[in-house]
Amino acid sequence: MTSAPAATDHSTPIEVDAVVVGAGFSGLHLLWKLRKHGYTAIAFDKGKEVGGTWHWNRYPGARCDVDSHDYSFGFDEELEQEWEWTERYPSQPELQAYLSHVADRFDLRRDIRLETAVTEAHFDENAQKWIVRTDSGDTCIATFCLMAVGCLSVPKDVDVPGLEDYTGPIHRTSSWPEDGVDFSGLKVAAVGTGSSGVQAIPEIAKQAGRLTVLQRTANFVIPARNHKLDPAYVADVKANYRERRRLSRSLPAGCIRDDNPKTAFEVSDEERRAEFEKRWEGGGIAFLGAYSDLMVDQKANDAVSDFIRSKIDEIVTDPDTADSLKPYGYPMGAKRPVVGTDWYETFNRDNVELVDLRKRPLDRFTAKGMRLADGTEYEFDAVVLATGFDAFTGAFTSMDIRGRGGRTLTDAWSEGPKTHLGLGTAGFPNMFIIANVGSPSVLANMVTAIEQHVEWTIETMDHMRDNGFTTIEATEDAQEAWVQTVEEIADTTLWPQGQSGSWYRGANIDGKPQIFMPYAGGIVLYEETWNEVRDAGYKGFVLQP
Ligand code: NA7
Repeated sequence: MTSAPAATDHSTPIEVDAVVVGAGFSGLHLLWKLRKHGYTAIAFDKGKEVGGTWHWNRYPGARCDVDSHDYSFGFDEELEQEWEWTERYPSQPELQAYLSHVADRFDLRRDIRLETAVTEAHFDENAQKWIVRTDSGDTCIATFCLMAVGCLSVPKDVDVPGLEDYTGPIHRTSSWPEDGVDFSGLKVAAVGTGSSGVQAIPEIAKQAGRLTVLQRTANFVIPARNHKLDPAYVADVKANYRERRRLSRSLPAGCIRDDNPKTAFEVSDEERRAEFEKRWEGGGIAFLGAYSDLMVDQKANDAVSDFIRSKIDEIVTDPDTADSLKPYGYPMGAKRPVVGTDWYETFNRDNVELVDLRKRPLDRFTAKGMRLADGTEYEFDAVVLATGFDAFTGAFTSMDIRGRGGRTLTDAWSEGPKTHLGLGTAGFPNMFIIANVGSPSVLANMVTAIEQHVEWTIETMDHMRDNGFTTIEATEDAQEAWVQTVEEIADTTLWPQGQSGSWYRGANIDGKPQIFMPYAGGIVLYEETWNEVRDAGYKGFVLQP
């Protein structure tokens, strides 16, 4: 049996081998592979269409910052050959079209229930099964519960003072209206200058009558230099795709980035500046590969940070605005580095004003706009919120997940999310987590990271089926050790440094327990670790008949 029964009758429990929560990159890949390996599965997603993060984040300018050909599935060579990426970095509409195509091409939709949110997943210890319920009234009984929920799928609660009094429309980048928003001639406020704000603001500025950007922390923004792809380049990639995929899996970031093995201070000041210039002109995340020690040596990081600050001075004509846009107080990269188009240039437009909240604090939003602490009043026709996510754990804690003894996952993770290798957590047997906390996820090419986890999940399920095991579960000891390993590796880098308020460690949300959540060792070391764990009989996991 290779597909789940139809779920038109919500009252009849659906029995499957695996429930997949989410139908974005991870969920689609899981469905494809589960079916190939003979498992029945059903996926639920609250979106109207597949795509996960790329379905919801459809704000103007939304775009990935990994090259199109790398940010795509490598599991099917025909798919690779037939799909035509048109730009260096895929736009949200192109990614949405790609993921919708994958769902159709592999006939995955018959096992996907859209507009259906999983509300609870309880492990029944007697039956050794997961009982999963949805907001459409479905009940599923499954051996495995596979969490393909994405790292950035639950927006952070609104914590902008007075915004509840504001009577105009509020648009969140994380759930942008499907039909778009027409800002023509409007007075618009945009709050938040992370990746989402940096991508959306230059696009909104082109339309709005007046745009006021509220910035709390300045970010390091690297130019994307996106462009249409040259057909000769595409033909070359396609001719050598297997080698490209192999190479990507052999590099820590899970994609080809032209990393320079040299360190920043083994070269002269002139050579260093020239290297930064070359990479600034080339654009994109390859800028981070300028020197091997940018994320481990503060002095090297200061050099690259100074370079970016000097670029801001070159681009932005008003010195006060330039000064406000310069990031200080944390190393470049400690907050997710942002890749943008015309970000700094946007502040030279007559219709754009930057309000630096550190210099001019917000008093509160009002019914019609906002008031700053210095008494200045603004009126807005619309507000855009790009204020970020309850990263990693948000999607888990928003469901009622209960493991052994009825213990909730929220309780089990009250000191922060603890997992063994990011794959499983103690007390929650047969729950696999895909490319989220405790694994390379957002510090690597997400699609490569997903590929690793999907392969390992199905490989483990096969091992269990072939050897008569019913459950697999991480041990407390192994996950304590893994959390420590993740912290120790992060501590050898500059990632945890500075007042970055980074969502990498939950610091963007008041009261969220702070541990460094992604694994900073890269996908190669990570794969070696998994291989050792598996070859030692799934060390740190307990397998039971
Ligand atoms: P981020 O990177 O978390 O950025 C959120 C931004 O919103 C950031 O500039 C925050 O400032 C700002 N923010 C959050 N709350 C407030 C309040 N209350 N007042 C003013 N400013 C606020 O989220 P994104 O969606 O941009 O990007 C997430 C990831 O998506 C990105 O890294 C890529 O991986 C793709 P702060 O820095 O906290 O001072």
